[in-house]
Amino acid sequence: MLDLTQSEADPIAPPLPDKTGAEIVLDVLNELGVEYIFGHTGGAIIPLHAEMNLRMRQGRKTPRFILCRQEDGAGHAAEGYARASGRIGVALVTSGPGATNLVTPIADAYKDSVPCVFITGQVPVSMLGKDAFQEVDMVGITRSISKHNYLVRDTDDLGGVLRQAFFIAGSGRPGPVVVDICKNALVGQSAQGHKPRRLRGYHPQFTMHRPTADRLLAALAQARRPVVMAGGGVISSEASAELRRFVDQYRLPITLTFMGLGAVPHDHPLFLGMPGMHGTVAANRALRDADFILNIGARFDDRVAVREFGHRITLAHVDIDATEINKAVPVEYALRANARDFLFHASHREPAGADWGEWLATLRAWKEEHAPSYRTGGNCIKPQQFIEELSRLTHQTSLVVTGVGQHQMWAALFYNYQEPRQWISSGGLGTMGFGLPAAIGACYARPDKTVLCIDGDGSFQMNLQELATIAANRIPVKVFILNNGFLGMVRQWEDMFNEGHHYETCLVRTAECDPACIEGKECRTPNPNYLNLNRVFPGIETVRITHPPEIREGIERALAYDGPCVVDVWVERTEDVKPMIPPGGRLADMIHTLE
Ligand SMILES: Cc1ncc(C[n+]2csc(CCOP(=O)(O)OP(=O)(O)O)c2C)c(N)n1
Ligand SMILES: [Mg+2]
Repeated sequence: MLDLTQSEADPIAPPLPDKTGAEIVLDVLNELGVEYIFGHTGGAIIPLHAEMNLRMRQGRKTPRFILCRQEDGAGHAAEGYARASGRIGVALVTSGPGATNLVTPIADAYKDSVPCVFITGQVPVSMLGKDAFQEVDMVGITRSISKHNYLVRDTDDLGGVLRQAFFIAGSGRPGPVVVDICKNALVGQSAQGHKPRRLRGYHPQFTMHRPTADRLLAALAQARRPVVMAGGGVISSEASAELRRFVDQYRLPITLTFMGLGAVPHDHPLFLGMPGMHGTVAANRALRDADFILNIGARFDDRVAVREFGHRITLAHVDIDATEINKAVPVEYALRANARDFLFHASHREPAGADWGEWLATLRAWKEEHAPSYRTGGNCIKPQQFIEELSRLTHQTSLVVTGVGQHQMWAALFYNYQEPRQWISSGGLGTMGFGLPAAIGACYARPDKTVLCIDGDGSFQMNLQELATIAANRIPVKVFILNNGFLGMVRQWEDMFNEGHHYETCLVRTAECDPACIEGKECRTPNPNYLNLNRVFPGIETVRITHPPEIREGIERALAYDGPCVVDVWVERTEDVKPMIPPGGRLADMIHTLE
C-alpha cells in the first residue's frame, strides 16, 4: 500500500522540472498501474486527451482509453472492471452533462462499496460559481454518494490529490472517490507533481481487538442454532478461502448475501443459498429460527433484515466500517475488523462448539425439500431453466454480469457460482442499465474468462448504445437478453399486490393497444428487433431462441462465436420470481409455493 500520509516534502530533494497538469495526471496514473480508463470526452478535459494521445503516438506508456458511448456506460464499465478484478476502476468524463451522467455509477459504486476513481472535468477556476457553460457543482452533487471528493483548482495539487484519491478508494471499506479538475489545473504548469498531502482523520489500517473477537467466538460456541451470514466485505477483503476454512472447521451453516455470492461455492454442503426478499427457503428459515447470527462483512440491508428480523436472536456483526455497526439493526456482539483478519484469527483457533448436528439436519432437509425450483413443461422457455443450462454449459466458470429485475434474481439463484468476483450485479442501488457496460469492464479485467451478460429487455435498452463500444473494440461479451416483453419485476409486484395492470410495464405495448389490456401473454412484437442488431453494430452476432429445444444450441452458438454475441431469449412472459417475502413482510411471510 502506498504511504500517502507523510506530511512533509523531503527538504533536500532537487526541484522537479515543470510539467503540465495533464502530464502530471498521466504520470501518476502510470505510476499507480492504471491499465484502462473508461470515459467520454468534452471541452474541459481535452488537455488530458491531447496528452494521452501524444504519448500513444510516441509509443510511450499511457493507460488505454476506452471510449464509451455515454458517461453512464463509462462509469458502470469502470465499476465492472473493479468488481471483476478487485483493482481500482477509473472513469474520465467532461464537466457539466458529462459529469452528471456519471452520477448514477458513482452512487452505484458507493452503495456496493466498489473502489473507483471518477475523474470529471470542471470549468476554469476563474469561471467557478458564475453559472458558466457546462459548470455543475460536482463536489456538492456527489457529497452524499462518494467516499470522498475533491475539487482541484491548482496544478500544484493534482499529483497529491490523485494519489490520495486512489489510496482512499482502495483502502478500508472501498468506495468511489470523485476528482473534479478545473481546466486551468490541467493546462497550467507545476514543479510540484509529487507534493505529498496530509490526510487527516482517515485511519484505514488498524489492529483488530482480539479479546473482543474471542468473546464473540465464545458466544458463538454456546449457540445451539448458529448461522453465518457473510457479505461483500468477504469478497472485498479477498477472504473467501478463510471463510471456507472457518465454516468447514466449525461446521457452520452459511448464507451469503447478494453482495457475497461466490464467496463459497454454491454447491458447498453447508451453503444455504442467498437470504432476503428473493432468498431461498433454507436461508430465510435459518435466519428466522437461528439463536445466533454471525454477520461478517454485510450490512443488514433492509431486503434481508426485514420486519422483526433478529427478534429474540443473538446478533453479532463483524464489519470494517464502524458506522455500519448498530446502524440498521442493534447487535450484542460488535467487532470492527477486516473480514480477513477476523476469519484468519477464528480459523486458527481450536473450534469449540456445541453439537449442532440436529440443527444442521433440519437445515439440510429444508435445503433439499425447497431448493429453488420452477414449474416445468409447456412450450415456453423458463428463465430459470435457461440459466441452469447456461451454468452447466459454461462449466460454472464464467463471470455473470446482470441488469436489474427478475432476470437478476434468477441469475443469482440458478447459476452455480464457484468463486468470488464471478457474480457482478448492482445490489444496493439496483441500477437498470448496469449490465452491458459493466460486462465491458469485466471483459477488460478478466480476459481469461468468458463474460456473460444476463440482461432483462428493459435493462438492456437503458444502455444499449454501448454495443457500439463493444463492436468498436470487439469485446467478446456474450449477452443473453431474457426477453419477457415486460419490465418484469414491476409487473410481478403489480400482479401480486396491485391487481395487475400492465399499461406502463408492457414493453411490447403500442399506442394501438387496448389501454385496459392486462393479459398479452402471447404478444411478441419485437421492439426493438434484437436480431437486427447485427446490421447496426458491425461484427456483433445475433441469435434468437424461442422454444425450449433450442436452448442448448443457442447457448453453444453464442459461446462458440469468436466475438460479441447477443442472444434474444424469448422466455415465458409472466413467470414470477419465487420465493418472495412480500414488501413489508417478515421472514415467516415468505411465499414459496409455485402456484
Ligand atoms: C434505472 C432504474 N429505473 C427503474 C428501476 C425500477 N425497476 C426495477 S426492476 C424494473 C424492471 C426491469 O425490467 P427488465 O430489465 O426487463 O427485467 P425483468 O424484470 O423483466 O427481468 C424496474 C423498472 C430501476 N431499478 N432502475
Ligand atoms: Mg423484462
